[in-house]
Amino acid sequence: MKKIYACFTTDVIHEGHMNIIKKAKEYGYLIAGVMSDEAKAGGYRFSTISFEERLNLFKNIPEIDEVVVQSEMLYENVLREIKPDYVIHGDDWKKGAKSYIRNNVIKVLREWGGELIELPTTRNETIDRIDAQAKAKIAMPEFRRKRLKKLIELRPIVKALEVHSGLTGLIVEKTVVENENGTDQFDAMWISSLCDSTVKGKPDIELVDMSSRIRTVEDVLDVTTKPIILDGDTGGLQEHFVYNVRTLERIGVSAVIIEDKIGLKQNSLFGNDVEQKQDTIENFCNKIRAGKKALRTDDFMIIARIESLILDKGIEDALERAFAYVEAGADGIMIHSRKTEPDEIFIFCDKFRIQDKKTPLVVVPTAYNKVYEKELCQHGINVVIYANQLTRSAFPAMKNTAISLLENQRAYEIDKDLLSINKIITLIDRI
Ligand code: SPV
Ligand code: MG
Repeated sequence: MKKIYACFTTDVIHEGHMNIIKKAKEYGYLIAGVMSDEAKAGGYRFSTISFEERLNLFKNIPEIDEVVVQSEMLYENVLREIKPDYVIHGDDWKKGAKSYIRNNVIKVLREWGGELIELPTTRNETIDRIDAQAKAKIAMPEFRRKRLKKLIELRPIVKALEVHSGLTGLIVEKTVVENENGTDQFDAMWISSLCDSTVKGKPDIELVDMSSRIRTVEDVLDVTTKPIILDGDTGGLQEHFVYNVRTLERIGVSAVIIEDKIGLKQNSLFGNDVEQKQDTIENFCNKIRAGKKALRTDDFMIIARIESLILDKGIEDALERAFAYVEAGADGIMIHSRKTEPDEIFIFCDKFRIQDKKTPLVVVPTAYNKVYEKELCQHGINVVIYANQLTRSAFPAMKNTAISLLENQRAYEIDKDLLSINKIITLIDRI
């Protein structure tokens, strides 16, 4: 009897999946793999049901003889164990980042003469509707909000990139690359105070108020599904902070990060070149406590950002604050540094982890940008935020275009560097 393997990542079984299952069964003994949440997180749609529920979907289908867990995005380990005669898959993975996974399947099957069979993907109105509903569901506040906490459990490191508009949100939403594990993508979006201010031509001094910041959040929420981490500056007055966290929680933001500074806030990367004052531990703990008390779910995270290294107060001061903030209820600690090497960040994290194995640690490697994500993982860091790179890449490109138009007195010369008219008018998906 021939052995057939097919792997599934879906939350809902529709006619298209059933067509594949029925066809696969015709070849012999059918083994269905269900991809684990950890493996899926690097490139597939986020699940809104538990892994056990997904397993059960397949256990109840009579055509399926056996259900196994596929715990990696690449099929190679599970295939070498099962050694199927055929792998069955829809033909929709020939193009795009998933083609890497497909090529890997073909290569591994060759080891024992196995074969990949690709079936035409079924598309009809019902399937399109089911698909659209699944996509809409993960954008809803109740699903989106808790996704960050879940990703911190699932991912070796959660990668967030700065966004400041619907368009930059779409870049984070849709960019996928191939790598040695299959594919990779960003997990979350960071709405930076620096960039949200800069695109408005304003300084990063809490001048752009929370109503305006929330307008940016809404623009991003409107067109994306991934979780949002909002840069909440100092959190403002405690009396205002409690209202703001409720609003953010309600609209589906996953986390706010507030920094332990008071008075006129300046951007941290200025360091001591400008006057910046750190809050007392007691005051800042009160703000965290008040914020936590105002929340209505367990999903939303208030992350405390420590500015001791920015202000040259030393690692011991940073650690004392970190433990106090966690004690006050902080759901995570962001430790910031403006050094060009990550040494002080690593010392802080190693010392923090001796006493606290669980509380998520967040870093922003803008100044120490040579560090690899793998090294951050080795020091117990859970979230990396690339805090300003999209804004910084857009500015030189736009300036260059303005100069070219002036110098050449026409638009021809710069056109080769620009998104084509055809692409810009079709860039945005229509409902
Ligand atoms: C931001 O992106 O606004 C931040 C990070 O707060 S930093 O600019 O490094 O202070
Ligand atoms: Mg900021």
